[in-house]
Amino acid sequence: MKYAILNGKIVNRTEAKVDIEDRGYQFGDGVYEVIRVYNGKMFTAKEHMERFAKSSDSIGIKLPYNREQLTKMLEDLIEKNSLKLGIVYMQITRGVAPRNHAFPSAVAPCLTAYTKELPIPVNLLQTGVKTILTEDIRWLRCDIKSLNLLGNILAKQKAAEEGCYEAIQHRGQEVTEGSSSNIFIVKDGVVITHESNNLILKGITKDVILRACAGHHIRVEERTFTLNELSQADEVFLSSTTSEVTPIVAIDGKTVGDGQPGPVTRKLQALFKQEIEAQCGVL
Ligand code: PSZ
Repeated sequence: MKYAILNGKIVNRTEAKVDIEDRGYQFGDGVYEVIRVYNGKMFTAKEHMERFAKSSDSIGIKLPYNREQLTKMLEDLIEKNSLKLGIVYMQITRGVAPRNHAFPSAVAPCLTAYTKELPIPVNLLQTGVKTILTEDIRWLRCDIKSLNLLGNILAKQKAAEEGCYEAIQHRGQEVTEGSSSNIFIVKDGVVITHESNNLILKGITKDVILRACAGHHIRVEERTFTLNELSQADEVFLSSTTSEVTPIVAIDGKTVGDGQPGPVTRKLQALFKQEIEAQCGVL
C-alpha cells in the first residue's frame, strides 16, 4: 500500500501519522468500517457508508464529509493503490485534545483510511472452520462499530490459542455473535440468526444473506437462539465482510452435523457469490 487517507487527503503511507493525544489512541474514541473490494470495486459500499454515519452519529462525532464524498475518497484511494482484491479500512476519531474523558469542545475529528490486499479465503469457504464458545463480556452497545475491541480481541485470542478460527460468544444461554462475525444456525431448513439489536453488530454480510434467503424462499427467523439450539443445529455458519459465508464444522471440539458444510450453507455461499458478481463483476 503506497497511499493512505489522512483527513480527507491522499498522502504517502509514510506520512499518515497521528498525534499521541488523538482520542482514538487514548480512549478508543472513534468508529470504523471494513469494506471488501473485488475487481477494484467496493462491495455494498452504500450500506457501509450508512453504518459508518450511524456509528459516528451515535457517539456524537460529526462526519466532516457526506457519504458521497467518503465513497469518492475511498474509490480514489483504491485506484491510487491499484487495489483489485482486498479491503479498505476507514476510521474516524473525535480528534486530538489534552486528556479528559468528557468531549473536548471544538475539535476537528480525524479521518484515516488505508487499503490492504486480501485473497478470498477459498480453502476455509470449502472446508469450514473450527470454533470455540466463550462468554460475551462486551458492553451493551455492540451495534456501534467502535474502535474499542478488547472484548472481541480477547475472545479471538482464546480461539486462536485453541487452534480455532472464531469464538462464538454467548450471554448466559443466548448466543450473540462471533468475535468478528455474525453466527447463523440452520434447523430443519430454517435459517436462524440473532436479531439486530444492541447486543450485536448489524452485519452487512448478514443483511445480504437475509435478502438472498427472502428472494429464494429460504425461511428465516431473526431471533435469539440458545446454546442448546446451537448444539442441536443441522448446520452452523458465520458471516463477515472478509469471511463471507464460512461454514462452521466444529464447536468446542464437537462436530457440527456430519462435519461437512451443509446444503443450506452451500446454497447461501452460491447466492452470496452471485451478489458479489452482480455488484463487482465476475470473480
Ligand atoms: O477482516 C476481518 O477480520 C473482518 S472484516 C469485518 C469483520 C472482520 N467483522 C465484522 C463484524 C464484527 O466485527 C462483529 C463483532 N460482528 C459482526 C461482524 C460482521 O459484519 P459485516 O458483515 O458488516 O462485516
